[in-house]
Amino acid sequence: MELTPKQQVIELIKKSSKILLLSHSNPDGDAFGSLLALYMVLKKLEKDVVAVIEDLKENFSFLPNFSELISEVKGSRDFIISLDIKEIKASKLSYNIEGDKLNIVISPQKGEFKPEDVSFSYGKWHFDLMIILDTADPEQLGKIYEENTHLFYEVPIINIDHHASNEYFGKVNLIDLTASSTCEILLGLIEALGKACKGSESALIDEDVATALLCGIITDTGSFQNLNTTPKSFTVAAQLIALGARQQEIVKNIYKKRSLTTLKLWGKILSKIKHDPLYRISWSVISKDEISEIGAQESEISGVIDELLTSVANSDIVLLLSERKDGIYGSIRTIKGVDATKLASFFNGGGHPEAAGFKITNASLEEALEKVLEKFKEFQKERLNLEELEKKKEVSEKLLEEKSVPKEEKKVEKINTEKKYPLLEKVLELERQEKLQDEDVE
Ligand SMILES: [Mn+2]
Repeated sequence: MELTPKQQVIELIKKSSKILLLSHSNPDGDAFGSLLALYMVLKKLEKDVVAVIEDLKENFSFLPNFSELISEVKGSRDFIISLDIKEIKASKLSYNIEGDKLNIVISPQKGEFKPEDVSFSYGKWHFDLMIILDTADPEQLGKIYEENTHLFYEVPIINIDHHASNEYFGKVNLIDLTASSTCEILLGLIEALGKACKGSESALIDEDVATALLCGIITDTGSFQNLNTTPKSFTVAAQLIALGARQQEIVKNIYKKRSLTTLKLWGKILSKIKHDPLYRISWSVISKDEISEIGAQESEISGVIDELLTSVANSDIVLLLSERKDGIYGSIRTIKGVDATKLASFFNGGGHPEAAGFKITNASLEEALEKVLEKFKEFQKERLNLEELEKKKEVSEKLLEEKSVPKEEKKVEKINTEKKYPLLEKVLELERQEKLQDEDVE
């Protein structure tokens, strides 16, 4: 009988001893929560486990075992220096350290070794399993992937995620698109692992593991406010609280503790909100200079979109563009029925139906904003059938012209059509301005 992905994950974990856990760069509560929960569980199973994440964000440092996370895959492979001894045999091997240099000293039996007798290579990775959490595609691991690409070909990968854009890059893929978070998927897995290895579902879950898992669920559902919240999210959360998850500690650290720089940064972003009522899009931008002027970290940007920007009324799409070291980051939030992943895909991004993101490189903030708004407006034009509206506008325009209505009456017309034809209103406004200018010239 074929094993389910969950059973395959359990089998792979059982037979592995040195395990590397990874999650995406620019990590959120689900990344930290899933990483730490699984880290603690694997430790309980006496595995040699290393958990690596690129950005060790301070605001998650309240999570248990946070101090054991590292930000680089280090010392995971041997560097081998080989000497060809076919012709000349070595008689003695020693080493000494001279300042910053390690000298390996090889004495020949007779004759002389030449530089071309030496070659270099890498040993096998020390890991026998990698588990990648909450990550749709390995490139989202940032530097960890860029600097250790070989690792991803040589070591078997378990891919556990809930993003619709997941690329199924693992040897085993435990993907549940209906789950609110990776932490929600992990609870079932950890229970099964407990049953398989310790004979009881709750054997591996203590208050710390439950707290880490609940952190992922609370943050990914926006405290159970986002559309990805399902009855199962509540059931799992209730179960975790019953198991001792410290919900108040999570809420206090994540939602009730904001540094001054974060508040200033959010204030800046809020002060720059723009809204297009016709296309039903709201957006804001923040530049690299503005972030550094405030003295804030790039990571402090996350949160503002879910907590504040999405409250702008009459918006189907909310967009935040932030200029960072390695490009312009776009965050998208949408109302139900507007696919955020589709919008993100215009710029090779991805995510969830109502929360997605993308990155643009080689463009200024202004250029990026122009490009993105143009694409999003095009999308909304079709979706909201604005074409139709424009036709109506043309017809009304013609009628107005034919009637050659005096200025005063045009104003009345404007008021009457305001609600129905915002485009018409705009056109009339432009016309009026042009007229005024013409009059000035005359
Ligand atoms: Mn997640």
